[in-house]
Amino acid sequence: HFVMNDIVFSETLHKGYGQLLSVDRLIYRQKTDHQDLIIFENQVFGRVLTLDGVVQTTEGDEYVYHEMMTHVPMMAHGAVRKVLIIGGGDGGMARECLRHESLLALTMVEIDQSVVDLCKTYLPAISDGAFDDPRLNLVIADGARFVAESDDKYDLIIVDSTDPIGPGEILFGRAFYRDCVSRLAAGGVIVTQNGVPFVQGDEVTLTYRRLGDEVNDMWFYVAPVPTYQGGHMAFGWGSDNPALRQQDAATIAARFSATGIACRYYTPEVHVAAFALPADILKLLAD
Ligand code: AG3
Repeated sequence: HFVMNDIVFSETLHKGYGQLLSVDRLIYRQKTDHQDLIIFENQVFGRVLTLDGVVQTTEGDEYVYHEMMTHVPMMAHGAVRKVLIIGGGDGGMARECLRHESLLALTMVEIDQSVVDLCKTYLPAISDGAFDDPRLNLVIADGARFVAESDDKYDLIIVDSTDPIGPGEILFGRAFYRDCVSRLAAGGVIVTQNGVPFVQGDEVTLTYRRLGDEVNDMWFYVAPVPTYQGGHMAFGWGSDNPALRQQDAATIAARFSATGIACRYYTPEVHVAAFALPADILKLLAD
């Protein structure tokens, strides 16, 4: 169990290893219908959102995660018009998607209305107006149920989940992956957050098998997110077309410059390099 007092937030997501953040100001704490939510201010990362004792996002480093989960698949695909986000209640993923003027419709399915409401109020910099964009259709519902029951198709599905403990667990299951893949339009892509392989290797191995059974091409790409401690975070990549993740930087750069978007982490070169996996992650796929 995590420790939270006036002085420190200590995350205990992992056994025997964890991160400590000073609580320079407690902004809000509430047990929502689904989770224990805390928002506090830290001198290094700015405002921090935690759910059930695990850091979800911070003003300081959220850009790495949100840029890499949106621009990599959008630029690799090249013609994304409709996106589905599962989770993402803080609005950071929606914000990055909506920066693409070519995006016509974004559906975001978040299970916890309180996360959306409290992040709008106490973490407005993360969504930065995304909730007011007319292209956004916010649905408060169980994401697994939504993909099982809807029959809309999407060019891109982004699974912006918590870790597979509590409400997020079902979002790492076979049935969920199968339903997501059946919601992909031809040429579509699904990306998932799969934790930090150095400490959460199982998440990579399980998703590789489970989502990999549903698509022709299953792979991962990586980026270091400081408050997801332990090294690279792994993002799952599923599509039916292996060529999508093997395009060169010049091709990606031509597309990216046409968007006019300026990023803080993402570049076309980083995009291409992110699919190069180190040997320890390759070993997880082989096991
Ligand atoms: N999705 C959170 C990923 C949490 C990963 N935690 C970890 N493995 N350290 C976050 C929501 C941001 N939109």
